[in-house]
This record gives sequence, C-alpha cells and structure tokens, in this order.
Amino acid sequence: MKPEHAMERRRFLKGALGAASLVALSGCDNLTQSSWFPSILNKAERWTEAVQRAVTPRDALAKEYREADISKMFPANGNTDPGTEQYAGHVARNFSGWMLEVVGLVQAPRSWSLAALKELPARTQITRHDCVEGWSAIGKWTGIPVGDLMRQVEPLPNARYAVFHCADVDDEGVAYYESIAVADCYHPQTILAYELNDAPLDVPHGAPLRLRFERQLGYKQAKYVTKIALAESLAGIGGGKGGYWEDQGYEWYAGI
Ligand SMILES: Nc1nc2c(c(=O)[nH]1)N[C@H]1C(S)=C(S)[C@@H](COP(=O)(O)O)O[C@H]1N2
Ligand SMILES: [Mo]
Repeated sequence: MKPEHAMERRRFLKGALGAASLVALSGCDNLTQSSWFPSILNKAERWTEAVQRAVTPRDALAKEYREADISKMFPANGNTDPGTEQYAGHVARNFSGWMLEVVGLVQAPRSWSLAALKELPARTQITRHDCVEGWSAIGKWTGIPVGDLMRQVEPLPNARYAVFHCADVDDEGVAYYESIAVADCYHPQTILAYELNDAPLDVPHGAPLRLRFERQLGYKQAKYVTKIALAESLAGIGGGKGGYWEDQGYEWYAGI
C-alpha cells in the first residue's frame, strides 16, 4: 500500500478500535492480508521497553537449545520470494554478486560480498523463533555477528538506529525493512545469518542473508538484507515507525 494509504488506515484504526480493543494476534503470513494488531500507545511501549531492559539486561542471552530440539520443519512466513527480476538473477548466480552495504552515520561506510562475509568469524546458535501469528520453531542459525561489522564501520556518536533494508516489496510496492537500536547490534546473538540448520539459507527463509535478533519477535528478523543504514531518527524512513509492520501498528520494541 502507498504510504498515504497506510496513514489513513492507521488514523481510521485509531478511531475505530481504540486502545482497549482486543484483536486476535494474527497477520504476518501474508503481506497483502489486512489484519491488524492495535498499536500499543507510544507511552506504554516505552514503559514496556524500560521494564524489560531493567528486568533483562541488554546483554542477556536468549535461550539456546540442543541439536535434538531443532524443529523438523521450520515454516517460512511473510514474503517467501522477493520475486523481482533482479533477485531472480542473484538466485541464478548463486548470490555470487550479492553485496551487503553498511552506510549512514558511520565513520567508514563499506560493503562486503557474500563470500567476504563468509570469511569472517561466524557464530552458530540454536534458538526459538516466535511469530505473532501464533507459531514457533527452533532452528540452528550460522552467521556473522553484526557487532563485528559495526566495529569495522565505526558508528558515529549520534547513530541510534540500525535500519535493515530488504530486497522484497509487497503487492503495492512497499519495501520490507526493520530497525533495531545500534546498541543491540553488539549483542552477541545479533547475527546476519547465511545458514539455517547447516545448509545455505534458502529463498523462503531469506537467502542469502537475514537478521537474527533473538530476543524479539519474528517480524524483526529481516530477510533478504541488502543494506544496513545507521540513523539518528526513524522519521522519514519508510512510514517513520521503524519497520514494515511497525508502520502498520505493531510495536517497534517487540521483546519476548
Ligand atoms: N524481508 C522480509 N523479512 C521478513 C518478513 C518478510 O515478509 N520480508 N516476514 C517476517 C515475519 S512476520 C516472520 S515470522 C519471519 C519469518 O521468517 P521465516 O520465513 O524464515 O520463517 O520473517 C520476518 N522477516
Ligand atoms: Mo511473523
């Protein structure tokens, strides 16, 4: 949907639903589906973030599981193929031309090919993914700690958010994106994964690179990542709320 439409819809929903309405948690299996989950009032959201940060320090690790716990089937959700000609070209070349750019408020912007990223020290973690739609799955992810990339580009002191841009767009041409605090990029389990269950990430799960930010919900786990842009504010990026689903009313701080 076009940004103006998203805004109109948000305004409509605010009036129609009110803050106390109960709406079933559903909705991100299909980006074209209109199901909504009312946005918590901004103030309440900040309170949630403050409380969670106080109870679980920023560096606390998400639970890691054993090999035996890995789900036999890990569902694919949301967009399962960017479907553009450009992306199909990358698939045909086995992602040999895929680049990850890190730009914005950094001392030394740079980009890496997928092959160069795979040469960096990797981390493997077996974690549980929770989608607001009501399913969970345990998977084994291998990838590069985002903190290692940050140490190379050196964020400037005013860089507060890391915005992950993705290669997929919805039916109305709106691009998927997500954002997290720059500080959370240094959490040891924040990785850009290129393997799921010891195999190269496949197209439905976000090939060739997807974010794993383990202490937050499924929609924060951006797939098909092409660029990380550091910014001081989320205003002016997408719909201004920090992510594709946040622009439609979901919480930015999706702690679990
Ligand atoms: N680029 C992109 N990232 C995305 C989505 C998407 O549609 N596009 N869907 C999100 C949602 S709602 C979930 S639950 C997970 C699903 O990841 P999976 O397909 O590997 O299960 O990806 C998230 N990241
Ligand atoms: Mo999801």
